[in-house]
Amino acid sequence: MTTTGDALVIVPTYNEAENIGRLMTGLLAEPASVHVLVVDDGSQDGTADIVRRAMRRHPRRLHLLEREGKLGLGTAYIAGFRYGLERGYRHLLTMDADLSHHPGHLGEIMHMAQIADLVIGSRYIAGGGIRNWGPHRYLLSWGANTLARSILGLNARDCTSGYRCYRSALIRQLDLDAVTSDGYSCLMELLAICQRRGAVVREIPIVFVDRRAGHSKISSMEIGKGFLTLWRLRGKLADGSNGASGSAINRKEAKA
Ligand SMILES: Nc1nc2c(ncn2[C@@H]2O[C@H](COP(=O)(O)OP(=O)(O)OP(=O)(O)O)[C@@H](O)[C@H]2O)c(=O)[nH]1
Ligand SMILES: [Mg+2]
Repeated sequence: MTTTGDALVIVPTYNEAENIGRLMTGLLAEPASVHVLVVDDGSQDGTADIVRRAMRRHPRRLHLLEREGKLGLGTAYIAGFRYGLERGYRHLLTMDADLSHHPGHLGEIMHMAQIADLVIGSRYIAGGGIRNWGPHRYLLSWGANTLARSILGLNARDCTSGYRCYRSALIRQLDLDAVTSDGYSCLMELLAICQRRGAVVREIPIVFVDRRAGHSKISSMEIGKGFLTLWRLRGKLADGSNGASGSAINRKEAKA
């Protein structure tokens, strides 16, 4: 199945009824070739109903993938990637539903995607920033990034940003079945395997605004799991699974 859409923005949701409407409005203001896929994990607050209603007005641009229960951010991304690859989108983007990632950065990210395989909306380069975080949240993000860079050898300044644009040709080369992080650490795993594939990774500054509505889904359990995952990933990547050998990305196909 193919589509005329150039870019699919994958938005994982779990109980984001207070945010998803505004986010969809922002994304629909982007060029018509930008489509949106909400991957909802059985939200009990009516998130999927809001998306379904909006889809009646924008059947070509809005898509919904509903899953039975809360299966994790990582598996939501992977499900979104598979959906986008099957439909022939050239770029697969990811962003949070809680308005922390402003759709206004999309243009610049897409522009940079013309010369990069992976573009990260980055809080930690000049021009980027964070609004309304407390010290605990800064510390957590700083710790995760510092460890990801030193343990996994990642080069990006912002390794945990979920605002990204992947070239589909890059994602197609990855063994998605071998991506084992189901939660937030999936962001680090995906970045690690893309980097090892030889992907050209660029960062664009974004200002991240802490959510004003709804609740964070990062639990202490999730944080602990994330840090343990770093060590597991180090071993796994050293084994050479999922592209450790490196390989050129077919950029001709990507530009077709
Ligand atoms: N489909 C799906 N989406 C999820 C799951 N967990 C979180 N999300 C979504 O992933 C995005 C990021 O989650 P947040 O809780 O905002 O996490 P965060 O932005 O890293 O952290 P905060 O600063 O606390 O908001 C949001 O759109 C969530 O609704 C999940 O298990 N399944
Ligand atoms: Mg958030």
